[in-house]
Amino acid sequence: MRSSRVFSAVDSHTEGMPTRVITGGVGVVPGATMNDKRLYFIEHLDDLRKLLMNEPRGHAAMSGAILQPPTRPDCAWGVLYIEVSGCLPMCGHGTIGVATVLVETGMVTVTEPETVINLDTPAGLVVARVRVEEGRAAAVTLANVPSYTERLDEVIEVPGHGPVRYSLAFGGNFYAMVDLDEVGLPFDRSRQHEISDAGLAIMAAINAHNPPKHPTIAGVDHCHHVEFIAPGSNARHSRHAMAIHPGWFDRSPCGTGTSARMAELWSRGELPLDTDFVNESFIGSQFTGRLVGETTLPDGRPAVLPQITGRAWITGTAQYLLDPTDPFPTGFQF
Ligand code: PYC
Repeated sequence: MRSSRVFSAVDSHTEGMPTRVITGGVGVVPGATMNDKRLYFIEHLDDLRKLLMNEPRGHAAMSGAILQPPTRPDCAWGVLYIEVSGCLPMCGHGTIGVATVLVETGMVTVTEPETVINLDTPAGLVVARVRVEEGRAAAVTLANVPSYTERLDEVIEVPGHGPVRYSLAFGGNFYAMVDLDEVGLPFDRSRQHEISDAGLAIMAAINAHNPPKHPTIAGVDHCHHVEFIAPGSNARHSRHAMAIHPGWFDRSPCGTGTSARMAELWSRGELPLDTDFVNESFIGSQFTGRLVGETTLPDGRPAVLPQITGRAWITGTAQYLLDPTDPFPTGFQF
């Protein structure tokens, strides 16, 4: 065995969606803030993301998180989110996975019945409250970053689909929300390729004609997620298929997508504060969300403070290696 790189990982899944938590081997990424580190990583270290997420070490829907020392004194750990799609500013299922791994491997001081972990993410402070039962992380509730609605019921011309009505909200990433009926497809996993193609066409149209831009988080300036809402969904219980660039579906109910959806429903006056909202994924797993406050962004936009509760399970530990003769040092997508 020869290796030029060795990465330690604790693999987990959150309501069906993998989070490979990288606990060692990357080193400290330069940057004064976690978003500076994210931007540095994208420019100089993206090959590591590809190595750890792409085939053959990962797969077409792989997701992970790299632990870092925090850049702010009120946090226990910093987190960089990596996926087949790139480096997200925030990831809800990934944070639930990270919090579970930190508790169950003893990387934070664990207290029962609750362990509170402040996490420094590129999108800002995220507080994870872990319900601990006999050392096991039984559930994690995240206090997510301020979320807001950017557009309500706009129409965009999408090649191959004609005019499509959508709303757009930020919940840690930007999400276009589209009723599945708009693209004439059923909520059926056997139609996933058509749903994914429609999602990619909608993202491409939004990014070409009217890309969103976060007012304070640098480099958050596109839409790579389309939340297709299933018929029969309402402001208390929603089912969706989350189509993600470059062509896969979130297996979890998507923490940042649930936050965006709650912001949208709040903007419509359909979801008041302190009211449970159950969001169901394409595989039927659930997060329970709740808006716990209102706030204002620095540019004056009204925003909400979402909480998301979900569960994660550790699936293994691993050391991922790079042999210097490996013909695919950044893996590949198939
Ligand atoms: O849970 O926020 C989330 C997420 C983003 C992309 C995949 N999952």
